[in-house]
Amino acid sequence: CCDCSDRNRRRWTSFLKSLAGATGDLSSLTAPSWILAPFSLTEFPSYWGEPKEMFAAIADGKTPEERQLLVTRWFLSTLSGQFTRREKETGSEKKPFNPFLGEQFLGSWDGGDLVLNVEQVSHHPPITAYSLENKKKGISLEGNCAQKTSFSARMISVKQVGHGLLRVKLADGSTETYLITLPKLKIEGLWTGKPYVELTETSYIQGSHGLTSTIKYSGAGWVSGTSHTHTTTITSGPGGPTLYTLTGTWTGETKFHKPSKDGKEGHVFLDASVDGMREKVTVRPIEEQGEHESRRAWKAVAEGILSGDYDAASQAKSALENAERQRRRDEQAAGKTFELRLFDKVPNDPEYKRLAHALKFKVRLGPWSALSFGRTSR
Ligand code: 0T9
Repeated sequence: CCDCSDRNRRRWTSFLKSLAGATGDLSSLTAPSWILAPFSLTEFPSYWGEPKEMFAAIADGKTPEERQLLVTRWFLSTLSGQFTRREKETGSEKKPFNPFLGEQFLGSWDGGDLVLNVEQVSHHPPITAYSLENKKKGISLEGNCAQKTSFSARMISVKQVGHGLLRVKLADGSTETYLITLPKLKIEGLWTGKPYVELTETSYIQGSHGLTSTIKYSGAGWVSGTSHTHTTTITSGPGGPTLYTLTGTWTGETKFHKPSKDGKEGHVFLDASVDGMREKVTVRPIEEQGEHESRRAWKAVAEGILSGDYDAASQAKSALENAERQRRRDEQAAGKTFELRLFDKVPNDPEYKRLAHALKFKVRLGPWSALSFGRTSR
């Protein structure tokens, strides 16, 4: 495995034991150095934009049904980046930095055709808000995400709290909306020292036109015996008549299955393993970044991890965390509270409510249902 010396194995075992005592929030745990990622959780929303062509193509759908298929294809094509990239590139899942309040991650693709804005809107519990927009195509995605974690003997279970709202401007000037819910994940492979992610249960994409995608996830050893498997149905309304059935893996091929309209059975819907389908986000050089931007703020910590100088990394991390604590104290002393710089909290977003209601369940995050990008008082 990663590092089989007895000393490291003992350390890892004691880390796993400390997990058992942790309730809900993994962000505060001190993980062994070799499991640390040199980047922050605020970078993760960039995975939504990586299959940028598929995102843009949503606007080319001519009917609600075509667009529901295109939104579903883009969603599925983001998953291997979101959940297997780090394991693929480094041999195991890694623990990202826990973002500080107000931390930003700003990036783009294709010289600004697709723009990403991320802001950490809460530190305790950690909540990240993001906005992804292709203005030319009239498509945007606004979302927020948080995690609820629990630990069992064999794995870490993570419930994603939060959702995305995807908006498409149609030729007639109206807007179509899609509510995107997020899958649950398990972190397995802990005892072998090579943690990896598997998705479980169900997530949904509810269109404002009434069509629903229901994505059921399974992994090795269960129904299919293959890892990273999904069965997706596109129905008119949740539980309504099935228009399309899609099965396969979200890391590889997905095909139309029975029942599917228009004799589509057997046709390939998506091959998520195609090279070049996902492009990493471009960010400004660190010297040009603002002081709240993630890679600038975490620079010394990241360098420490990358060079193996973990003392330097943890010193830099403490310095950052202490400065943050001091900021909160200063705010309190001045009778102020921290103000978000990029996002506004929307307490009762009507579109979110309508779509969540159509799904007949609530995906609610704290006292507000949405965060909208583009603060007026920046
Ligand atoms: C939103 C995504 C999320 C973030 C990560 C659980 C996790 C933090 C949250 C849910 C993205 O859109 C999708 C992908 C991966 C998720 C991460 C996987 C993971 O392990 C971490 C947690 C906090 C840890 O780092 C635990 C330590 C672990 C590597 C070994 C014990």
